[in-house]
Amino acid sequence: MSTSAAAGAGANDTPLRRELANAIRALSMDAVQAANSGHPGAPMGMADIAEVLWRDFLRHNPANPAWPDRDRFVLSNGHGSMLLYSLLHLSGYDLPLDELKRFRQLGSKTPGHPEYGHAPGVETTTGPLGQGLANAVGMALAERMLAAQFNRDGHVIVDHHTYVCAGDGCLMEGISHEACSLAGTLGLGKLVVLYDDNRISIDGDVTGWFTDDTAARFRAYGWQVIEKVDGHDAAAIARAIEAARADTGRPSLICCRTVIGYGSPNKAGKAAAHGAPLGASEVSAAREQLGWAHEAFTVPPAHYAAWDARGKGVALEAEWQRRFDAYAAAHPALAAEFTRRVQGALPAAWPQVATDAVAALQATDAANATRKSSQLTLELLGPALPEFVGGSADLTESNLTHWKGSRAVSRDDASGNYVNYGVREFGMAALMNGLALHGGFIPYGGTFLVFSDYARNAIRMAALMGLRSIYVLTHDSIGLGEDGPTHQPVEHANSLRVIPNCTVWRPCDGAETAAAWVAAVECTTGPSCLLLTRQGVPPQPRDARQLADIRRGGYVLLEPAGEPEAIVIATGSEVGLAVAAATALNGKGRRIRVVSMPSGDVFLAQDAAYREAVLPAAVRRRIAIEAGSPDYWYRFVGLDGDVIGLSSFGASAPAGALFEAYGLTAQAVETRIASYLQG
Ligand SMILES: Cc1ncc(C[n+]2csc(CCOP(=O)(O)OP(=O)(O)O)c2C)c(N)n1
Ligand SMILES: [Mg+2]
Repeated sequence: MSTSAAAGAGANDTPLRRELANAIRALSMDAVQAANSGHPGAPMGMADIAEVLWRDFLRHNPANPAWPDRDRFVLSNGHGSMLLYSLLHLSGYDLPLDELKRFRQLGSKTPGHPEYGHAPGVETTTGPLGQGLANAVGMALAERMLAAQFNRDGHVIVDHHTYVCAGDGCLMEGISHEACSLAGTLGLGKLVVLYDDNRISIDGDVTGWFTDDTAARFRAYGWQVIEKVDGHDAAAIARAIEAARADTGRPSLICCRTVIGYGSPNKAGKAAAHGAPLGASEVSAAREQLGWAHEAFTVPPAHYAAWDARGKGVALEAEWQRRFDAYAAAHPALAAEFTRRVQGALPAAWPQVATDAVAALQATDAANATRKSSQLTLELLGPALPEFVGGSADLTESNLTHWKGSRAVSRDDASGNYVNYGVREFGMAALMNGLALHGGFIPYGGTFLVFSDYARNAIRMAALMGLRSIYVLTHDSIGLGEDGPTHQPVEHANSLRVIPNCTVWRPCDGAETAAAWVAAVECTTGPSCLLLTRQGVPPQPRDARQLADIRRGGYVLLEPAGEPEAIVIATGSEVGLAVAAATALNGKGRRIRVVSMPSGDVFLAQDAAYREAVLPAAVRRRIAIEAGSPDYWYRFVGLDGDVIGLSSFGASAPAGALFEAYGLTAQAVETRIASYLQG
């Protein structure tokens, strides 16, 4: 093929386009072969679709993967990572061939599944099926909201599409229902999903386990569905994408019939192509069948030239920059605000707003529930943070995630700052990640702590990606009372604490709640979970030093006269009990220090001198108190210590009766500490 023929491949020129798609197929099978591990089937099956999408439609700039108005591309079937790596490499991103040769190797930019922050152009980490699709819904929502907030008459600076590749697995996963149902309701018209309908998943032909009428399902959500597209016919694919883009009121699903492992004579159409190297002889046979006469990892210059998106990308961004400059001239303040927002920087007034909020909550002497203190904090932080996008999984009045400035986002008006996610915890958390990934927003969303399990893998993904997603998890113990054990979290605080890079706060009163919010907003390297009570808790007095030290995760809240003989460590609603019990015992001549530990992980990240000052190694008599499973606390209390916790599931009864029954009253705690000190 001559250079000009390849470069000039047109929409109806399928054989030439096929050659360009074959570059993806060859790179994918070669990389999987070299790694002796990976998934060649999906990239080979989706290569024709990807070629059309990337060469004809995707507006991006390989030289600047951070261009705010680029189209987003999400490979939700992340096992097909070589499809994405091939596309990035061929288009001219900074992903050299050597990185493809190091597919799946330690320290490469090409891990087994696409990971955010590794290769440029990877918009989100995918692999847990269905979740990339939900992230993409969040990105499309972000685009819609940012456009509503910033575009002005004659000045459109936010206007891009979100394209997704998704497989059978993504659509079998329940989260696809949660996310796509909401996308339909919100009418996210710039979301285009290309479904790799190859009828194969790992166990074989999906006829035995996946016979939904997917088209009907998505139509029922309010999507435009473009059915029966031949995923190996470039012209048909292009027509479908054009139709998808033309419908601006509804998200679109393009059902592409494809053959997994297309080009492999013996494995195409079979589950054998899904997740294992084709094998050297089959790779040769596929080369033969595809007419790809080039050595392993060799792409001819003409193909590179036809794929190269750099020139077009620079021009696209330059054209946008001109529009942005005109916008900046007409609306300088808005333009500066847009720049701040997409960079994720906090407003100049933030430090003062944050300090004032913590001080204001410290000054509140009501025995508010911490969920209420959280709402009071939002009232103070919210006006300063237009990037806040709040929400709840249908528990707004319980989570108290709304504040006076909250305005719901709807199909017709996306200028608000609050998403009613409906009863969709997993969908909410994954959408929040999409909002955070897109840029321009700090998402927070609420549900009951006990249902954090439903959202858990998305919380984990936020931690893995280092996203600033904030989870407001209320009703954080048996203190929620009558709803009983189905609603009473026991192991949840600990199970969130064991997720690496996930910060968990369980504040004890208003000031700690405000400080936790401030820390969460300022934490740009990972998500935060705010564990909040349903029931009222007493406010604690603090001096300026103690107030400032809340953000260190743990600090001395109550100090006895003289050297402490024992330390009681408590969190959240149990801090009040610890203070009452220690005060009573100190009145009887004991010397007990109370350490409030709203965030063990933040405390553990402090320097050794600080940790020693709060928890001196010499004081070995220690008791931790938390109305949850005790395990986490043993590392703080040591071998000589004790933990007052809860190892059963709770029960349905008024909160007071439950705290009594489980030995979590000031009197019971005092008795327990006294007998421990005697033992
Ligand atoms: C949540 C989740 N469950 C299970 C897996 C393991 N897994 C990876 S691919 C796959 C099958 C996916 O089938 P499909 O999307 O049709 O991919 P294809 O075989 O067509 O490439 C499974 C079960 C996963 N990655 N994520
Ligand atoms: Mg499949």
